[in-house]
Amino acid sequence: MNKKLSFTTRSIHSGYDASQHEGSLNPPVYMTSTYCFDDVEQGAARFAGEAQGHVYSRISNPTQAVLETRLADLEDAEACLATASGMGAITAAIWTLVRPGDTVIADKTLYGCTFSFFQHGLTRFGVNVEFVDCTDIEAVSRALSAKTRVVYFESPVNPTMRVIDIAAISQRVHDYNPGIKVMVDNTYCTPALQRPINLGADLVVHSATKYLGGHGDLIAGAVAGKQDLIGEIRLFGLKDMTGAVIAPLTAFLILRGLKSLSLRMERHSTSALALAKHLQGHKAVRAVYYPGLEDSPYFPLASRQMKAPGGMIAMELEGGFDAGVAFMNGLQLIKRAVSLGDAETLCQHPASMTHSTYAPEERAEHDISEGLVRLSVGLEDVEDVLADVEQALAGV
Ligand code: 7XF
Repeated sequence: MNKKLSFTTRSIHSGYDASQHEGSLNPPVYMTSTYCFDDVEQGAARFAGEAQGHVYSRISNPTQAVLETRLADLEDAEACLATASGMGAITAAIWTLVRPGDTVIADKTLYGCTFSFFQHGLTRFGVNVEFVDCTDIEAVSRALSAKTRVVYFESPVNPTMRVIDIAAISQRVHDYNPGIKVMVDNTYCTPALQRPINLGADLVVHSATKYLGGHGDLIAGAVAGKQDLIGEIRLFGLKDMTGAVIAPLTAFLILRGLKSLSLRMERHSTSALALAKHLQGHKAVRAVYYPGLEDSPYFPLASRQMKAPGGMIAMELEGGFDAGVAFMNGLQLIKRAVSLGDAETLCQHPASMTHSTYAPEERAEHDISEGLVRLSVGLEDVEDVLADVEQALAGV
């Protein structure tokens, strides 16, 4: 077939040829740590990078390779590296890119452990990190300097749901210096809803723990981009700096999850939109942050940049922190749990959970309010989710 297959079809088929694997419909799980060389010369050539082939599973594994080919294809990237966690992907990539004296410009709000890695990890090793409001292109421009090596952000942002203009930032940064790497955390959207490489970004990172896996049963990550850079991240950031290698069974489970990615993201999005609209009209709710709401300041950008608004909602209740706690404790069907992107609707409190790596004054500075409640809308019938939210709000 010459025609390029659709995204959904590729999420099921890409990167795997059953005829190479005894006709097995699904990729085999290669449970091996090492690979046998025909002779010393072959082993030496593989180590020297002069011959193709696996060497050791801290570097690559055939099941992982299927996943990497598929994810690269879905992100419209040349190559991909799958890792043991989202943090494994982020750290492997950043350690490969930065040197002492370099500056990383990051959005002012990030997932808590990414913030901690930047604020408390990189800075220990002489890398400067500047937190900037990346919804303000001029502010990003002002922060750029000869020392800037990476510009890093999430969109939508965890947990506040700000939406950042990937194309505009990529253009501005690359006009200034094409060598600066624009790195986008695409965890909230997945390539089913947003493809940052097509918008000009250099690297896409994921917590595959979330929607890519989709079933709350694994921890994994991925980074995608140009072949040469992904090769460097594999052979330095992964092999020597972090060792955050994905397990073959985990790679298999993500491949299984990807088969339903499009369907799941559509359903997460339609259910989240229905819930966001419902919450917006509720007297106990002070604010709803969801880019699919027409009066969201991010609605126009989100409509251009994202295929659908996704499954994540943040909200503030009338009565702030205490009301949020009462709401969460009143939930019966919805699970009180961190993480996101699962079949189950999950609810968590960023200030005390995912973003507790920020000091209270840092949370204030970075716009994470103490009363914010985050919902990851699952795949249940939305009427059941709405009913649980309704009864929990009634009890506040
Ligand atoms: O290392 P992980 O697979 O947990 O991924 C880290 C990560 C990276 N980027 C984003 C946007 C994330 O949300 C995450 C993990 N976040 C979870 C959450 O927000 O619930 C972690 C639970 S503490």
